[in-house]
Amino acid sequence: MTKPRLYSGMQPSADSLQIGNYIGALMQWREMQQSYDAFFSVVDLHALTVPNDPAELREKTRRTAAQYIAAGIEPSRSTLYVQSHVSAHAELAWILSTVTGFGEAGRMTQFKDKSSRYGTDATSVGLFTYPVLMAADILLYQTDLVPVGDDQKQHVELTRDLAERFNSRYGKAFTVPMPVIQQDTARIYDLQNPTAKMSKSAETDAGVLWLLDDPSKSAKKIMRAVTDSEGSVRYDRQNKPGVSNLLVIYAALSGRQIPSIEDEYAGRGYGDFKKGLAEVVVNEFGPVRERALALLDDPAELDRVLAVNAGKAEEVANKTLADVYDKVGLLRRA
Ligand code: ATP
Ligand code: LTN
Repeated sequence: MTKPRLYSGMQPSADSLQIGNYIGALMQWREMQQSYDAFFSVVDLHALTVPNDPAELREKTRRTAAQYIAAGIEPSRSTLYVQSHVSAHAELAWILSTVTGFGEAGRMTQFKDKSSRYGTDATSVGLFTYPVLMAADILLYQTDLVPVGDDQKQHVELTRDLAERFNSRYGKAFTVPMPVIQQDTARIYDLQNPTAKMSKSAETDAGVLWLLDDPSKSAKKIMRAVTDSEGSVRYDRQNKPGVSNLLVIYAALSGRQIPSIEDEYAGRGYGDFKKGLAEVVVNEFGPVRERALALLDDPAELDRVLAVNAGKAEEVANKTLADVYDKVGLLRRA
């Protein structure tokens, strides 16, 4: 029996991933690659929708791929590749843009947020069509499931609408994918501002735990994390966002339940709790960091692995693209 297909990706928007990417995405991907035919991409074309230094973008792309592998995505099991290595992504995005309504694209909340932040002049058309490229990523592979954070749910809904519209207008070319929305409990917040999502492009560094940071630096950040004046280690998202966030990180990385951690630290101060958490974080990230740095030490080998996987991705993608070209009536090259 063939396994259902899974597709997800992340932008190479920083040198290092943060702990939210690890807990909210990579840990799930690692688990799901066992039972699904998984495709994971580093979406470098998407990263071009905001200003980038070319040399830095190249480096971030490699680093992101290395961190996928270091976190346990197996490039021999899952098709882990760089989006721009498979030209069908850009090509299908063009075709899909012709079946996307202008108003429909304009309703995407991520576009509205980003464009109002940057202003009209700094907002590119690429930022506007970002979700159409994402739809192309997903639809090229006849994807069944798309694990994403809830901020991407609207984009997957658009993808479904485009797939259904195309299929009914031109004949069935695409599987209509289902989103798998990461659980709320897997959401990690900024250590200094525990009501804001931890993010790669956060403005300040103190609240972000980077996968590739020196372990002693991560431990320091944890010791300085914002808590409250109550002094008891107790999960209460509403009134104790800082401590609750630390508990979620602790539970996710140790595989323990929150009540058991609360019990362990009952009657002890935040200092002890933070020390315990720092140990958990360092134990988990230390080896991941080592593996990532070792992979980055041999970029030629990493590039070779990515090229092999791009070849595998291309086989699937080109088949879908050829079918789509036929269906819309493009003349075949003799
Ligand atoms: P950027 O700041 O560039 O938008 P980001 O760190 O917010 O980056 P994305 O690249 O948007 O992350 O997301 C990659 C994956 O990581 C997504 O699946 C997303 O849901 C997950 N993710 C990102 N941040 C968190 C977080 N704080 N908690 C849980 N999951 C997260
Ligand atoms: N937009 C997503 C990244 C992304 C993606 C995809 C996720 C691009 N293409 C296809 C799932 C499937 C983000 O910002 N997290």
